[in-house]
Amino acid sequence: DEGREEFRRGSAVDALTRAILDHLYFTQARPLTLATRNDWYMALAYAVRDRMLDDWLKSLSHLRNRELKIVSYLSAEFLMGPHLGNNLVNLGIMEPAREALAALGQDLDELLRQEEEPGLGNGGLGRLAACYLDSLATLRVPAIGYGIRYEFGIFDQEIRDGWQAEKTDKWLRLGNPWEICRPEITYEVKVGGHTERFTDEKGCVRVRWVPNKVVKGVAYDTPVAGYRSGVTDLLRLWKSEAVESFDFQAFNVGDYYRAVEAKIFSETISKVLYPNDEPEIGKALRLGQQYFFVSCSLQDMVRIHLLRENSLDTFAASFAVQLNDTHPSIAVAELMRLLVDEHQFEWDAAWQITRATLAYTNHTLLPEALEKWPLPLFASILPRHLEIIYEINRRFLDEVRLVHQGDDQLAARLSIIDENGERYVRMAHLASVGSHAINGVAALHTELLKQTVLKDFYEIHPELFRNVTNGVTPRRWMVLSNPGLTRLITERIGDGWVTNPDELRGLEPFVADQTFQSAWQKVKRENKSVLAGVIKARTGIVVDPASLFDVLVKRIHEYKRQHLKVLHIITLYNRIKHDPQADVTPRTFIFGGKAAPGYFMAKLIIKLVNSMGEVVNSDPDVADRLKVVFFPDFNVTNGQMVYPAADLSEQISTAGKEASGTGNMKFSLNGALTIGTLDGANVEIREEVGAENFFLFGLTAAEVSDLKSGGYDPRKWYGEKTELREAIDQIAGGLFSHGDRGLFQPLVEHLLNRDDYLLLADYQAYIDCQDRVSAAFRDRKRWTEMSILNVARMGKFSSDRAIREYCSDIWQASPLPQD
Ligand code: 26W
Repeated sequence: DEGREEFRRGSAVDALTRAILDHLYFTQARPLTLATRNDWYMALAYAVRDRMLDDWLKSLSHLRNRELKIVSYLSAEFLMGPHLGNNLVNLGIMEPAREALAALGQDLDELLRQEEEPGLGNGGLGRLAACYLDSLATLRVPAIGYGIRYEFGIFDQEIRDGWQAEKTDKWLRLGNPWEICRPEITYEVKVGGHTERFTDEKGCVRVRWVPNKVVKGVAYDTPVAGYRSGVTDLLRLWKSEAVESFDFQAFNVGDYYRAVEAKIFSETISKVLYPNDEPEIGKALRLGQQYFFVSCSLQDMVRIHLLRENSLDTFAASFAVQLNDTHPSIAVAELMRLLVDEHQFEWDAAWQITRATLAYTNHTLLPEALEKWPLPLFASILPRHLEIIYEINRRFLDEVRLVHQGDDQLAARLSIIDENGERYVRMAHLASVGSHAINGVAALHTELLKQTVLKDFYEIHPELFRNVTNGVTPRRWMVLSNPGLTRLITERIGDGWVTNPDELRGLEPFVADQTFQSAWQKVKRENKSVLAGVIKARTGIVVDPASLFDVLVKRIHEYKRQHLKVLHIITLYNRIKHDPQADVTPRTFIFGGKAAPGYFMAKLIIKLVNSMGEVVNSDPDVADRLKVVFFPDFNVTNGQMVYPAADLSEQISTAGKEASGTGNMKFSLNGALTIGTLDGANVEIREEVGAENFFLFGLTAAEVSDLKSGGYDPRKWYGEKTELREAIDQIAGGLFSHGDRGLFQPLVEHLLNRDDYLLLADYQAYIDCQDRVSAAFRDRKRWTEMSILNVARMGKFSSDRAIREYCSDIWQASPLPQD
């Protein structure tokens, strides 16, 4: 049927023009004269989606092909960012679409801004999942991302009087043209109740789970196009709904209100994303969400597998299931339940299949962020799973005791059940026991994982551990967000780097080239001007694009040390106050990031940034040489404006705390230089770009742990460092709070008495390093060389490289053959 319906498939300007008009009329039901901006956006989005369907339907047909292993990426979060721009890039139709719209009197950039981004994630972990889907499709690997279709994603952040205010994210308000609802793909998920034993026809004792609630998951599918790869993968998100039959039953016995309550409960499950990047213990709804999406996803895989083969024995050859942190780790018990209870497998056979299928990625070492569920809560929601976990644990610990006789402590430390006091299910242990591979997300992180959080597991099963350093997709984080730099690079070395970023090394010969350097500076300067305009519009603050753009954007967390940056700014401010003629390098400090709504200290840090900024920005002695900006509502959309405009990337977490970081990679790829500690992937970034092109400071992870075990006393540093003491005293004394000494007291108290994240110990090294940054920025030529070299040497941090490693070292999955 080539040639048929050219206007729905073709990428020429007139085909696109006709398609947009067609959707405006037949899908949006709008005459031209009444079309709103959203109508135009929707019409364009549908026209683009149409152009993904041939590849997508082809890819979906591969789900039936028993030869092909499918990667299932299970993640409670997918922080996809706006789809339109990315799809235009990956399909290669950005320019024709622009022209088609221009012919219709519309501006593509305006329509791109119309899309409300699907913020179905908190930060790094959710965004990583999105980059990985892009790479899977680009590398032609058949894959399904499975998650939750939250009705409300991460909250929108507003700043009121310097404080964070949260607003509900109503991303579905104007419709979502990218998803296709599949009302026929639904599964029932049981909740609560009890279990019963019975004897089946063959005389075997089996278990029946009698729930007290049943909910239904409905599939919503979003196509994920690879970059000109001919493959479009699938993001399948589950929405919870009430089960009709259940309703009717209650209705028939006249219990109308109970039926309504059941319906409300059902619909609550996929209502809202938990806005924490650290668990609060004991939220039943969150455990419900995790089980809900895992159960739907595994049932879906079982269905797909049974369409391919008549037996589940070969399940692990059909699916490689990756657990994105412990959030989906209930999959270990659920797959066992499906095999043993629903498909009558023997335990040992089921266990072998389960472990061969699952693999676990750890994303955090912070002990307070390791998920554990109180036993009574767990039992009340998942009674059958708790029994299965006990059995898994019993067998696992028997093995341990057999090999390590006499070491009772070891078994207690490894146990899936934490029995020190209140009893908990430790989800990282469940994930580790049920997986054939366990990986960390950066070299240092994996080493620390083996030495700390999963030490005992590593000692008994070292062969399970792998490192896969994170990566980011150069499509969204360069081609889409930085068209200026993309053009400049492509003019010099062609466009092969987009899928093979090691080719960026081809820029090295131009590093000292005058013309290339000025073109490079011009692009950065233009990106900075654009950002300056947005900053003015959103905050009212005027910033100078000629100043050094010094950027710290990420979730607000004490371990990420946004307040160390504050101490730096106050120090520069004081130097000016002491000597108004002081020769300071003009800087614009840009902060951005959301704080978990219940994280008091993080919210206070936001207030401090804003309060300090007000004083610094308005002081005539400063004379606009320092400007502090808190850019509200940092998300994917805003990130796409911020990374390309940065000169300096702040990666200043306490060594050993940031698992990897991925913002660090986006900055560097866009030509910012990094000031950072030896933490997470910073270590490897520095290795790649060369120590001479990276501003390193601070204690190492080993020094951090030595300092702490020797009894760290922050007061010692406070006593010794004059500039540090002055800055802290000013915060405490109310200089930034209109004389109010109470406002920031909790922060100051914490720094002086505990300082868990060693700001005081790292302060001087940070200040000294920043002084070197200021000097370096004045040498335009040298700075530009360093910037070019950073970009040229970023190849390793493409998510394509990471996905290739997962495919070969963990999943045993391969690309579809070219057709
Ligand atoms: C609410 C429960 C919860 C707990 C932990 C939600 C989310 C988390 C994540 C572990 C937080 C997270 O996003 N971790 C980040 O993962 C990135 C991708 O691997 C890393 O680059 C970051 O260093 C890590 O903090």
